[in-house]
Amino acid sequence: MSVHPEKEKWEAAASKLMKGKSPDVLNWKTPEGITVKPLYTAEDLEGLDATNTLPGFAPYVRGPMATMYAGRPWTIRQYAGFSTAKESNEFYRKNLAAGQKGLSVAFDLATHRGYDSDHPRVAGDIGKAGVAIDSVEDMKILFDGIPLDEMSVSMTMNGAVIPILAGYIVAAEEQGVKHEQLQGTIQNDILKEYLTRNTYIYPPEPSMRIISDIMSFCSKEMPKYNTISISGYHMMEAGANSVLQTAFTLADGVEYVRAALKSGMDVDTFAPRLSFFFGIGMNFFMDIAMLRAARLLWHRLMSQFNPKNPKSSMLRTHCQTSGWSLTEQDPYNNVIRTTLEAMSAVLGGTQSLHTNSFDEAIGLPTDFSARIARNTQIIIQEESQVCKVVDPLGGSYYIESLTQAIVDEAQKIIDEVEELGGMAKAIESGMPKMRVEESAARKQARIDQGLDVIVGVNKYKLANEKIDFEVREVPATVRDEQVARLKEIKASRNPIAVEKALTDLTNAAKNGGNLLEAALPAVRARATLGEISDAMESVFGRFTATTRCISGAYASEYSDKNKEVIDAIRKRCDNFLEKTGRRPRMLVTKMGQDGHDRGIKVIASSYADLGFDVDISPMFQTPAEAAKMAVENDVHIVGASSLAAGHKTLVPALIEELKKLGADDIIVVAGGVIPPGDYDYLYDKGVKAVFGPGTPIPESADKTLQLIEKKYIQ
Ligand code: 2CP
Repeated sequence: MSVHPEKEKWEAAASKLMKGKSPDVLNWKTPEGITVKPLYTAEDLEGLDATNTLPGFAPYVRGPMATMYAGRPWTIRQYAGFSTAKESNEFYRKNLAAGQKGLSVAFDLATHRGYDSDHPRVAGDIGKAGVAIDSVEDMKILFDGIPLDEMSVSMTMNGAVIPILAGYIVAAEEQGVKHEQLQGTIQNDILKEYLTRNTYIYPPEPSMRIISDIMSFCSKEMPKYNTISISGYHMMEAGANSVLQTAFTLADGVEYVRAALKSGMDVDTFAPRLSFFFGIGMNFFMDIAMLRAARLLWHRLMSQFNPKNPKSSMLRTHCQTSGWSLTEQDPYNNVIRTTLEAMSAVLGGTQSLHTNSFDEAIGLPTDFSARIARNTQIIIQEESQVCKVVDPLGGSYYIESLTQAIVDEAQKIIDEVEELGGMAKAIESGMPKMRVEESAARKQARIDQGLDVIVGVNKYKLANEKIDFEVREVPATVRDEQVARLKEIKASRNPIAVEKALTDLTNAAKNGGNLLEAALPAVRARATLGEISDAMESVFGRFTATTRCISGAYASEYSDKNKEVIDAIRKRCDNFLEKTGRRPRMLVTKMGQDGHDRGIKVIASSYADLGFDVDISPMFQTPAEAAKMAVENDVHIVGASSLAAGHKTLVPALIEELKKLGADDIIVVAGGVIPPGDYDYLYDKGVKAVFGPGTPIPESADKTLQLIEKKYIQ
């Protein structure tokens, strides 16, 4: 195929419409570095081998199943969990009755990090961002009335994956369900935890062993169970563009395959049960192409391991719409954003999908917002007729070209990772984290300049924001309930049996043996999640990350035209330095077990670009630890970021701790997902400013600086 015979005529027509300019000026360079043209033609399909392939056949670019949604639609799988197991169970049962098809359990952050609810480090986290699980008794309540031999259950767990998966297996046993009947997925993807999500417990090496142990146990005992959900979602939420998400996710996948092979498994015994998880953002066509590209690349990458079973190189994935793309401002717009993202996932051929609730930038989803989110999928499935045809965009000049562009760009990054020695080594080198953070800072700078439009945030802003819908709140009594149940369980079990099972588990950690298998007797004996985690931690230790920060990316994304705004802040910081001998100094901190660090990273690197001295605390601080660091570093201000509903407990506790240290002159501000109804509560406790999601950096920096200037130089 050659150039379209009338291409020149089109160019002339286009140029005429643009008063003589070349149509090339309409080319758009995406954040991925891909040039998107205003027109694609048959010429763009030349040399694209995968275009004329079939769904259900390698390289699976058109979908893993031959009939795709025409035969069976994707699974509507809404991620949910909050408060106690009993409340979450009621929520699940209601949702299943209303058309949801599979379960997806969200655990609270204490559970993720291997702490029982009575642990002092997790006082602000219990039942907040997910359900609190302390023992198999909670697990049994969670699945009460839900037949585990029929229901496919996905569990998002990575750190405390051994006690949680063992708890699920034992809860099923006690329902009379055999291991081989269990179907579902465990996230079990630790590499991306070190990269972005931060709910790790142990260092990388024992964590990789845990993953291989789970794959090995499940390949023998639970053949219908997906042993891992290799996740790019969190990378996207942390700021990765679609190429970075594709490359790092697949590179993680290759690392897991190598680890399993190294542990002695045959590729075809575990690879068919590897599954993936992609985040879908607002670049509609890009993410359709991303899913198609990911399937093609995975097939290509797996061929190096010579699988015999075609399923071993067939990428199946769950998708979730982007939480980060949702805005606190004019929040009903989020329904439309989520619908577009859901369509993108569907047209890209996802196997399972979660659609976010429109109120997620404000608080936990309510019954109402969860219904709209679920119905978004049901309406696409049952009203829009999009399911009738497999890969309906297959053959589109644009989609096929974009698919190939992502394949090419992602392959380059995968090659870089390989040169570093694979993804575990690459993560150690800091390369993927830096790339993701740089991408996040650049995105923020484009938004703050209005180059990337967000309706209601940087364009078409409402004069008066009036939020008049309910926000779900998890009462502090959840912790008391959990602690009381823990006491009951500990009082009613056989302590000798518990002790023995935990010692056996520690020995398995020390001397070898399958850790999942070794944890089962402990769970059956009613050892708690914290005890099981500790039994392994005594051998493996607990991982602490070093926090690093990029510099320059935010400021360098500013065009000369827009630099004025940031130059004004830089000048004020210089003036502050002149007058006081120091730059305005800020500590940004995350307290509790909340691992979402995109916000603090973007704040830290952009504020540094604007002339502040910025310190970042380690993750998972207690209020006392954060206060101590603020005093030791002699900061003017502390910014506490909260995205996991712990703000009402943790931020006032930080202020109290500062007072105890005689440092109540240190200003405290808060930011993150904080319901506007809670602002006054925080102000009453002494917080000086609250910044909701979407606050432009120059705006928050200006206000922060005003607070410091007022106190020290006015
Ligand atoms: C599918 N099947 C079909 C067809 N399509 N059979 C006939 N004709 C068709 N057209 C079969 C499949 O082969 C499979 O059976 C069964 O139907 C189910 O289909 P599936 O495509 O495997 O769907 P699924 O059971 O829903 O599984 C999807 C995934 C799985 C992606 C493979 O791993 C999954 O559910 N992942 C969800 C992960 C998740 O929920 N994560 C939550 C993230 P067989 O199995 O017998 O072959 S929480 C996010 C938060 C933000 C966080 O992480 O922090």
